[in-house]
Amino acid sequence: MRTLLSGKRYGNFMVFACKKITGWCSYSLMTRSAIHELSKLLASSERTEGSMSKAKPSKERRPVPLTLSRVTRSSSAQARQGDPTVPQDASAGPQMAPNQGAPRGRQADSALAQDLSLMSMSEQEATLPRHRTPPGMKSSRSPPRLASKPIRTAVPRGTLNSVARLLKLGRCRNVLVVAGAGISTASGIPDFRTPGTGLYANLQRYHTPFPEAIFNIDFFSNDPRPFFSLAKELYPGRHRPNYVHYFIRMLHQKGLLLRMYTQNIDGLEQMCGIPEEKLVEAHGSFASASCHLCYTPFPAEEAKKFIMTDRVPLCTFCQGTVKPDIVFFGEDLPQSYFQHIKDFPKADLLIIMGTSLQIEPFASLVNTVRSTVPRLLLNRDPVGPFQRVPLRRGDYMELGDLLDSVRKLAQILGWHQDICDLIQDEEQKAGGALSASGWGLTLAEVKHPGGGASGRSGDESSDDSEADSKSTESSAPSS
Ligand code: CNA
Repeated sequence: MRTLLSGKRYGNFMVFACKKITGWCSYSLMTRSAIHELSKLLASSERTEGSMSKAKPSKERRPVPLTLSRVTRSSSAQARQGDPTVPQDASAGPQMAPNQGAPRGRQADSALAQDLSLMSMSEQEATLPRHRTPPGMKSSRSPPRLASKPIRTAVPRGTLNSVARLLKLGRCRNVLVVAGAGISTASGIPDFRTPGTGLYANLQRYHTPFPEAIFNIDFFSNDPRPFFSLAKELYPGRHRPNYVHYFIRMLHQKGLLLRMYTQNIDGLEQMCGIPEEKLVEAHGSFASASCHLCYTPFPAEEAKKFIMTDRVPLCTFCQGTVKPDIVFFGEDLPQSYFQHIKDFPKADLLIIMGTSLQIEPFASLVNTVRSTVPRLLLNRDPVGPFQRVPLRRGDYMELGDLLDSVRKLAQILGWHQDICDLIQDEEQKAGGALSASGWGLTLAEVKHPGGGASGRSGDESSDDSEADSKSTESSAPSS
């Protein structure tokens, strides 16, 4: 911890150290392993008063009233070193509302430390492999009765059908979508972590000391070129939304979308027509730009021109480097993110798609819906709370390619044709600039919605995904 406090690259920990001293109300967006470190830091600070004396405040993104919570993004030492053996499963605590007026000082800090350690413990316990007691030895953790049960009790029963049924019955009218980079891979944008194709796996060409450095504000300050070269690939304009984005728009058109929370910065949600008020771009976007030092706004289009022509845009006020308002580790999340405080308790269905749930506090959002609310994970792998065995009652997961899963769900709901029509309209509006495959569809599907390779004319709502062996739903409460 001492090293963490003195190292320049551990800026996020300094924010918290500063919080300890001044009683600021602040939170940090972190990888899950960083949260783990933080909870240890706060716990140790409870024991050793004054051990934070080396701490200094990190810079503020914009002047924020003291009662506002700050949400910044940072990465842990473990994540930087990419050590796969380090536990990655600590969780952040629930976020505070702007102007919520949380108690400050020692009491607030202790509560936060306690929350963080508790959450981190419960997460670890939940993900620990159960029943590891060697044969013949008495387990002190779990009753022997449980040890004889199979590890995964859930039986594939057609996850998508169960969720579709709830929607069709009108039981879910306030749907929240929580999404990540996986929803845009069908548009040709690599995610972060998919082995081989993920951005982190291909960062050597940016010569960063560790993959997440590309979104590290200190690193950017020293050398913005790696981020700019990545930004050139991600700038809106090069990619089109795909079927998954349009499925979410269809949720909105059917009056079911309460809000979409996305970590993506590619702007495809807006491009596909999800209205601004229905969208929280939690990690910012390229739609605006500002100086990374003094935060003076800079025209976004101008910044784009600079970056696209390999030039560095400089602030007219302080000559600092201008960057698009993408939230870096160590920077504030937008205020719109705090809508989650009202949204999540209101939700009656949560759909989580294409995210590894590794970045906090975003990842912990999925734990803030009411315990009776069904949660559907559509992803290649189980992530976050869906790694627990057995799943919580009401948790559903469909593993595999997201495009396939979403298309199946749309077919069961009878929406596939509507979505294809929508895509065709939008493609026409966009001047047909992209091939049909750019929309995540075959040409046949766009031209003959419902009748393409995986389209199904006239029988969209048949139940054949009952047999899908990758579908899993909870069949028993987890505790
Ligand atoms: P991530 O950590 O790369 O995780 C992506 C998840 O999606 C993984 O679990 C994958 O297995 C899964 N996945 C990827 N493709 C598919 C697919 N076709 N079908 C099913 N599952 C799939 O990305 P997260 O979003 O969780 O991490 C948050 C970061 C990523 C945010 O800060 C983003 O800004 C950042 N990011 C955004 C983009 C974008 O805007 N398109 C691209 C890359 C990274």
